[in-house]
Amino acid sequence: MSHKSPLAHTLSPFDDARATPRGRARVLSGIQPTGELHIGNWLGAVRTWVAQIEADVEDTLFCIVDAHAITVPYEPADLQARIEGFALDLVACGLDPEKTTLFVQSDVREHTELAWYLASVTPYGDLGRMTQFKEKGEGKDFVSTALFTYPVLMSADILLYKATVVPVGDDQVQHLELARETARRFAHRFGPVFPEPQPRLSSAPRIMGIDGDGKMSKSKGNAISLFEDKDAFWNKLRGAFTDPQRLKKSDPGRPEVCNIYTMHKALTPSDKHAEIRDNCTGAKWGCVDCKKLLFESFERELVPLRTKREALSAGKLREALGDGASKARKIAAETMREVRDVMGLGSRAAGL
Ligand code: AQP
Repeated sequence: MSHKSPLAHTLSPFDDARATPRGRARVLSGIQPTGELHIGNWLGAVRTWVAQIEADVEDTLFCIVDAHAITVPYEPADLQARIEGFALDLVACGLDPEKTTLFVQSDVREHTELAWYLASVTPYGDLGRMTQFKEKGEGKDFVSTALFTYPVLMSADILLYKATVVPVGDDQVQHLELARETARRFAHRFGPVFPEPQPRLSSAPRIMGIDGDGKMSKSKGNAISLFEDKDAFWNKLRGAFTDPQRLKKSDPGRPEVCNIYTMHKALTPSDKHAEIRDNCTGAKWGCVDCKKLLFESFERELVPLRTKREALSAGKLREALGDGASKARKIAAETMREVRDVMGLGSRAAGL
């Protein structure tokens, strides 16, 4: 039995291994503490992060991007609870703070400082074209300026650490392309400070929502939470959208358009894939049979994560986040000295 690696590919090869003192490429990614961590986040991004940490050939930094979460309406007390909940989730998934730098974005103030400076080289028109801005802003009474400038902050998150690799789901590839252009524009105007970051996609870069209407999203109510209890998880999976043309069990299914098969490919041992396809296209299994097998695959992976999450101590985790932030701050402070210098900012006398 062979399990497929959660890593699929880096969209284009990166050759900038100069970014870290030890000559290792630097990997950075983040997650918004909005809603609850779902199986799309996990299959599309978090499992890839864990594989990278375990491979230990690159320097890795992962952050809970709370400043991104305030781009849509929110409650401060909820946000605090979610930051802690996400930190527990991520550590339970395998982001071991002993092996990686795990921190909360707003604990490193340089993210928002750099975002303002990068805004000066980011064309207004590019931001208006961002799909996420259009989707999240559409039909809303209040659309914040922060939602519009969200991709500039994301560029700052990445460039601040001179990251060369950014593992993301495919919904974030457009933002990453903007970060690459921002690095180029900045270089053109002020000199080559930032390497161009490359996206790294997982083997499941787009998991669809259980309603079949677009990608699974924390904010759309179409997700299955990773740490949902077993019965609730199964009930949601059982009702999940499959091939729209398969109305009865006797209709042959099309695995290539089915979200359940996409998840099987990412999670179920590869020696079962041919059998799943055969039973689906030959109408031998109903969708519920196929979902039962997928549920077993999820349970195999998630039971140990649930157990680990219950055993984690919130106090220790807060300490680890503090350590992570101070490691991140050191890198950030160095980059900002360089940035202020080439941009002609600051009084020098302040010694920052
Ligand atoms: N459906 C998905 N399939 C695969 N990957 C996904 N990701 C998100 N949804 C899917 C990837 O998960 C990482 C963290 O995402 P995020 O929290 O930073 O923001 P997001 O992409 O906006 O995620 P959501 O769930 O849709 O959150 P809301 O609803 O709050 O906006 C990213 O690498 C993302 O690509």
